[in-house]
Amino acid sequence: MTDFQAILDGNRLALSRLLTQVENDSPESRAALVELFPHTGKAHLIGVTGSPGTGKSSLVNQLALHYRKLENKRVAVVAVDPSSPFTGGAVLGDRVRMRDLAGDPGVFIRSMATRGSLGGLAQSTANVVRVFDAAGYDIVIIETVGAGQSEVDIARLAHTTLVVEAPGLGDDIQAIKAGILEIADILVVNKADRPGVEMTEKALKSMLELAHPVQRRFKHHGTYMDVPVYETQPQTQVWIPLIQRTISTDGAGIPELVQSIGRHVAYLTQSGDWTLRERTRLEVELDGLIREELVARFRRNVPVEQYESVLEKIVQRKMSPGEAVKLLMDGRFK
Ligand SMILES: Nc1nc2c(ncn2[C@@H]2O[C@H](COP(=O)(O)OP(=O)(O)O)[C@@H](O)[C@H]2O)c(=O)[nH]1
Ligand SMILES: [Mg+2]
Repeated sequence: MTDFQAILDGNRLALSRLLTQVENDSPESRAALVELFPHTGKAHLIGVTGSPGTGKSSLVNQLALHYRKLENKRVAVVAVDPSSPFTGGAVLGDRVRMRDLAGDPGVFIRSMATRGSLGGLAQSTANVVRVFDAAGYDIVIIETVGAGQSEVDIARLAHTTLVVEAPGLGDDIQAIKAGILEIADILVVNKADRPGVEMTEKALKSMLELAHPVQRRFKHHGTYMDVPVYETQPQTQVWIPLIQRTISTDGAGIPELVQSIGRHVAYLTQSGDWTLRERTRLEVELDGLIREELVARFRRNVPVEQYESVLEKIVQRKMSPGEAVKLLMDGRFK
């Protein structure tokens, strides 16, 4: 039995133990999450995503430092990046900066084990974030590598998403095309000390002008879709993604970035988007869990041999998957 009261009281050892259980999806962690849930929904979740090497982990370090030292906020970091310095592969510079945070009780850094399916990873990341939220962390920063749909799903957890770019990474514009631009609330051009920063910024600006501003997922007649902002908010203000330069190795641009993040929070609150995102996120999670549970229940009630023989018929093209589902659901298959 997990002592969830210890979590609420800020006991780090209890927190650390629970995070491991949550990652393993243990029965104890499920019980603890039930108890902790009413205490969640307070933290500001900031997603940081982008290609490997753009400086996400360095940026996260700087943000954590800033929030700690200048705003006295409690900060948790969840790194979902196999190559993250947080997992130990740090270059010296990163380690030095990490030392500023080490031993500070107001900071907790957790690297997600990336074993298992990515769908499972999204769910366990959501649960880890929830534990930090319940434990009273004001800000939870989630670092992901902006590569595939699953990373985008993880990024969607956040209230504010930073997409990090850096000059001279050849295929970074490709990464933007792959759909990452539409989840960006703030575009960070990191490594602003490097040549080519103007070009990267210019490319981002023209892409922003081309792109229709897109609202997060909406439910429409039972299916999820992205709805352009102008269709849903005819008269209210629209958030145009900001572009912000940073140098994460020395902290330049971090105060300005923090200010922009603050502006985004103000926008979310005033527009009602904060509540809407929260609701949509929970609905997506609920639907996913229902789907999982229904499939599991169904499989328990269908004898393995019957399921296998249906599958075999489909493989042999004697029956379509759609037809098979109808027969199986009606219990008409013999
Ligand atoms: N020149 C320069 N190097 C940076 C900057 N930010 C990060 N780096 C370096 O870029 C490398 C990758 O950084 P890291 O934070 O691990 O990137 P990640 O893979 O996106 O998490 C490290 O060697 C950092 O020290 C920056 O603003 N300027
Ligand atoms: Mg990293």
